[in-house]
Amino acid sequence: MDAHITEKIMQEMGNCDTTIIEVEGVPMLQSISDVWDTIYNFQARDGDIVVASYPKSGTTWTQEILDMILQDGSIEKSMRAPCFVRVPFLEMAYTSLEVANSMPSPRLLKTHLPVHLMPPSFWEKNVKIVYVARNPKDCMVSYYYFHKMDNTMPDPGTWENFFSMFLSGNVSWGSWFDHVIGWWKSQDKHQILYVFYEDMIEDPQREIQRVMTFLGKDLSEEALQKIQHHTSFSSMKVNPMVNYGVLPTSLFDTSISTFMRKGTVGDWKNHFLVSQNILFDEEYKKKMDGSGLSFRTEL
Ligand code: PPS
Repeated sequence: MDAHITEKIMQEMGNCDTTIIEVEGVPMLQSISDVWDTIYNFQARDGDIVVASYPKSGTTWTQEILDMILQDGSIEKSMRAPCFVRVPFLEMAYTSLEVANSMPSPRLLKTHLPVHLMPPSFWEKNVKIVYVARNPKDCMVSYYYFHKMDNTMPDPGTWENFFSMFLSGNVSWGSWFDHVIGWWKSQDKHQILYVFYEDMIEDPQREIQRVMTFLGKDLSEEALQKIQHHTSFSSMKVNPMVNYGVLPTSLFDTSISTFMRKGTVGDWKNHFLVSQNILFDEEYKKKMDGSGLSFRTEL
């Protein structure tokens, strides 16, 4: 069954139209725009749990932590299927929606949608959402490599070109600034746990505990240790159930970059020119001032 679903999702990804088109003013892949009504009318259920993020912010890592917590720390259960089958991606393949609809509760779901485009049923059901955010400089670098290796994304052009596109918000799922601020401001209205990638790198045990408490679970010290080990970068890099190694190179070209690429804070320093860094910092200040949100670009 899972093999069949994996196959179907891969086929759909293979047919993905990489044109960027606006959905409610936010740039999205044409393939998402094509099924937008179905996505927006998705019916959440009581007990659903969502991992939300801007792309390349540590979504897969957070998903794996949540899935393991919900499976009481069982490594065996966390290996039951590839992450994109266990945790349907709301707005990616149409098959993911079918999988989500036929899944027993409690369901774990993934989305990159900005908060204002979330299907309203999630608010009606008051679902718990873990939002993971990552500093924009590392996010941008990771997104650039992802565009290069993922054939369902448009060609990013040169680094210089992608830098401008990211800064102006002209990339799939739109502006990083709008995304992180929108979700940040929604915390007082909904059940949202805001998690930072840099905090997870700094102290994974502490952050796993925070997530566990938010989910209302109380696992043993031994189970928490297992989760921490199994979701470390070195473990996830070699785990085919999370490293997207099950996808053919025609979809994810791992000769260009692997999905689990570096997993660090500060790789942006190897890519940003001094002039780009100045420009970025100016824009960051303009957009983030007064938001109450701040990011660490090094530890
Ligand atoms: S996606 O495609 O948007 O769902 O990608 P996402 O999972 O959000 O982000 C991928 C980046 O997260 C890094 N990653 C990790 N870092 C540290 N520890 C763990 N366990 C981990 N798992 C994934 C992954 O390497 C990507 O970042 P970069 O900087 O490209 O390495």
